[in-house]
Amino acid sequence: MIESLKEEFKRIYKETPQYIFFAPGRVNLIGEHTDYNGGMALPAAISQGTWLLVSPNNKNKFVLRTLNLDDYAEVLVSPHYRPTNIAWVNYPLGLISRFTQEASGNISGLNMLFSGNIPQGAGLSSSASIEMATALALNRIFQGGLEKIELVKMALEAENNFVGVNCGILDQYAVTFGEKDTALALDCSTVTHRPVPCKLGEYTLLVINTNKSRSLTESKYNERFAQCREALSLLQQESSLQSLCELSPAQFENLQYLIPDPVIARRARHVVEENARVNLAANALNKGDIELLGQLMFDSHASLRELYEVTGRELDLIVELSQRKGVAGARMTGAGFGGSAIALVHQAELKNYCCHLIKAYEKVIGYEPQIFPVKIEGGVRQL
Ligand code: GAF
Repeated sequence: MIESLKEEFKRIYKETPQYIFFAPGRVNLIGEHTDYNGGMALPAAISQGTWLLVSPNNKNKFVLRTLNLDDYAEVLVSPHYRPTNIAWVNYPLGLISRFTQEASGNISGLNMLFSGNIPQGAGLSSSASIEMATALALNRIFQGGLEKIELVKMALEAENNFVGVNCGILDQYAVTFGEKDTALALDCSTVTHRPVPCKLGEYTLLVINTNKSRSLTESKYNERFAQCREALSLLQQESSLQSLCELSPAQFENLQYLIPDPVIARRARHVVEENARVNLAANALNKGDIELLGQLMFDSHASLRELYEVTGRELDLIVELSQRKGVAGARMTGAGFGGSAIALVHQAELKNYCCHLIKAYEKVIGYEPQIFPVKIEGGVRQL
């Protein structure tokens, strides 16, 4: 794999890459849409990810290419950058822009080649993976001396302010601090985590990609963000809350009357109850109680479907088809609106489950889902 990427780099740039970096994608076991509300999540980094091959050039420009798409960009080194109209380029360029503001030293041109094997639009954080590979590369090559946690925060700012998505820190954090066979009980209010060994016993964690082409995801995501902010400001009339996830479900019951709009109240209820599920799920995983973890996953999906309304027909069908013998739990993972689901399936039932799911899904939706087992691996690194 690496050798063929090096060959491609040589073919394109007529030189050998000086540096190679890898950043994984992630799955989130539970804790969805809690991160930008100061809550908990339980993500893990996966084996699929993005490779970044780089060499400094003396052309005073960043050349940004990917093997996954035809579009590429050449951007002159400058003190200020603007987003381009090539969507994927804005992820590394946002980091270059943010790093330029931060770094006191000289930033000079780079030949960059990205290549990823995370399925596109599958909700497995291909964008955070590109961002963190870029962040580590810039820090290493221009000797930024920044800690990984600072790079995570820079990437988040780049995505919020340069790309324009009001996402939380979940993806960048998981992609950076992921560890082999370990889930991260991530507290987004303190931006710290507790490692939870991912002992699944006789169960396999599967990703089921809906293969649905996603549209308007960013605007719907930002709408949910705004609804949560609205709920918080209404609750702040009677409390000194800083974020929705400071509330327990019981406290939310008592304050709910402050949110007259039923849609906004449903959004807030999801966030508060989902946050409470994360600790239960982390404890269940720690104890190897896969049945309980699975039930919490089903509950999470129901809440994302009924209260947060970010699932859709394809994801709901996958979860419905997963309510069968040998499946401990299933739910959507990531932002939703398409993307992927995850399922915990007993090894003895794996084959039956996959056959049944593929057939039944294809019959209703008109095309097949993509299914693969998750391998939990480490976070961003230089190779
Ligand atoms: C996307 C976002 F990027 C994350 O920050 C998080 O909000 C997630 O959706 C939903 O939990 O992956």
